[in-house]
Amino acid sequence: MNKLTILEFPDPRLRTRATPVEAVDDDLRALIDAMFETMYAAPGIGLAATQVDVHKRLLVTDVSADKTEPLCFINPEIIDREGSIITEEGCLSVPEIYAKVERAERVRVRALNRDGMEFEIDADGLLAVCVQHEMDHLEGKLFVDYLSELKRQRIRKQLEKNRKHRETVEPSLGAGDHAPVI
Ligand code: GNR
Ligand code: NI
Repeated sequence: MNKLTILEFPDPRLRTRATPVEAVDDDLRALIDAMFETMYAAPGIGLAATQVDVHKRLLVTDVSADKTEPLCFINPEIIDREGSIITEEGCLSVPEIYAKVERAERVRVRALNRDGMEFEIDADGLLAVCVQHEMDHLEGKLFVDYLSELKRQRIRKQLEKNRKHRETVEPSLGAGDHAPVI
């Protein structure tokens, strides 16, 4: 198992701006594989490198119901956007908190794939939302930044409480870990 630790709000490392990937090589592919493992195990529909404390412009997604559509975006750029949509978002770095966020409804994204080949994809629905959410992470931005300072303050307190509770129930678990399901 190659599961990576996911940073949690308000960890200041989540505020780091990622820099472009310079080489799509075997080291990067090993990181991509570990990010997919981490995302599927969480479980989540997307993961940005920032969340695992790697400050490179890289994200993975799989918004399919049966988890059979892994997508990897290296140095992603949104080259077109249209419409607007409000979705209830969650984030693995802000566990158990959900809030409505407005995003573009459709985006055209240009990126490199895991072989270093450029591709473009027209995303809509959950994929469009997810890619925008992940690209925010690469800029050091979180979905809670779209909320009021008051709401953000409440979320900070709630997360602190949840973490303390987690420690009393299962002291061996650190941040980002979960209690066994069985
Ligand atoms: O798993 C996730 N679900 C989700 C739901 C609605 C909008 C965005 C997301 S992304 C999130 C995983 C995550 O935190 N990626 O950064
Ligand atoms: Ni997130």
